[in-house]
Amino acid sequence: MTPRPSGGRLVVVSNRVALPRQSAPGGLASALQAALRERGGLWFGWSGKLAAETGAELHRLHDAKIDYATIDLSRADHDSFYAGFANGTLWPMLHYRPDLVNYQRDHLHGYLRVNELFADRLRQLIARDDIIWVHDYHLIPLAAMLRRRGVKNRIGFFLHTPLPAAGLLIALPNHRELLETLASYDLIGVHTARDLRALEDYFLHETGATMRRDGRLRSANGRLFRAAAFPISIDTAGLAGMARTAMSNKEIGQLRDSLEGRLLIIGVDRLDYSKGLPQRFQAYARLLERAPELHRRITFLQIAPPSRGAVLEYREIRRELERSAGHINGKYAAPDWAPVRYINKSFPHRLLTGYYRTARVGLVTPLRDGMNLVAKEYVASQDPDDPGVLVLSRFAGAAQELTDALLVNPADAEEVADALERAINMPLAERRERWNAMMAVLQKNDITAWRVAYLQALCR
Ligand code: GDG
Repeated sequence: MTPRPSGGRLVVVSNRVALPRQSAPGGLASALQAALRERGGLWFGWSGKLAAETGAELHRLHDAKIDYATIDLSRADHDSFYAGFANGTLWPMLHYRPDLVNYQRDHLHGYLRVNELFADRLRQLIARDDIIWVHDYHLIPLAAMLRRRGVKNRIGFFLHTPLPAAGLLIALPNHRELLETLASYDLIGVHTARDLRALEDYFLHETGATMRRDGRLRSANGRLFRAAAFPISIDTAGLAGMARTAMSNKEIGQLRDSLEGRLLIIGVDRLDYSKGLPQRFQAYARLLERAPELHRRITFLQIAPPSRGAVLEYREIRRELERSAGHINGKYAAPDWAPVRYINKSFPHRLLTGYYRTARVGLVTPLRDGMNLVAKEYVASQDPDDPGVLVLSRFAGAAQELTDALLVNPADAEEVADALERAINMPLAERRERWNAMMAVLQKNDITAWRVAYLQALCR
């Protein structure tokens, strides 16, 4: 057991709550589940269900050490808050895609309305000593709303996405009204030093905040708060163990048999334009085009569970990838070999770790990613005696830590194809050396270290 940074109960708030035994493809759910499993606490947020009215009823559940409290959303609130402002406006903006931003004033109003409802419900659930930890871009103004309701508790915020430079952020209509509310938190956590610089720069140059000598920021209206980088991680030891036992699963055996000795390249991503999937498929096609000797020797398995189907861009990318996978197979497949296996389905984590371990190459090439847990999970799942190689985008937060991966620019098909070729041909000694270095990073900074570091800083 790790020591508690403070005696108070931990109250985690996120848009989506991963209820027990739900397999939830998503980094926030994976990480918070692992973080709460050990520390215990209350997890409050949306149930994932729709109802006639937002927040009319509070659903309670207790499992292991976690209390769950969830509310439903009305269809209208879901459309404006979740699909509209959070995922149609903020998500593309935070992922450096102003071209995809769809801004509508009524979506912003829906976003603020749902945050007010969250604040009302949460207000009734918290006690004086509770430490409140709010997650992600869906809930930016929540602390300000809680403060207005008289809440004096420690409140921390963690942003799971990247934060682009101020020059881009200011393109968001009403950015200051929204982003300045972050000053109501006591601690703002981001993944990397680059995100932190962007946050400080925004506050100092766009809002008139100042930096004090002790490193705290003072907002234009005098509130003191801190910002720092806490690279999120995984349950490294747990996943390594899971991967080891997964190998005796029937499903993993079936995958291995089906490969007939071919090398497996694996990608696992929510179906999201930020993950660089079309570019990844193009790079793989480029590899097949220029290296005919690899035909029949390799297979690329891409698992991409659908996500946010209510947002147009997500439906479009799904169609685009179906075309692309079909095109590659149409062009290169043989009667007994398909170069791409493309699956729009979610698998239990237990199986994913076995798939990762079966793959010689982990191909993780987001255009932008706050951290990217799949990269870390791939490394943790490897067989120490015969580890695979990680090919990783420079624009994933994980690239700051996993410097022994083969780092690539995902937009450069030639560079990705080079890295794939190098990974496929890499001698065992070099694979081991790189894997050991990456695994050491993940053993030191696992999900427990992340949670403890954050909560210690929040309670300081
Ligand atoms: C956000 C940020 C940041 C995937 N397919 C299945 C499945 N997954 C799990 C993976 C992994 C998680 O989902 C994905 O996490 P990522 O970090 O890769 O990406 P996002 O969902 O975009 O996460 C990201 C993260 O939050 C944490 O801060 O790293 O940058 O965008 O755990 O294993 N899980 C299951 N079935 C699947 O088919 N059960």
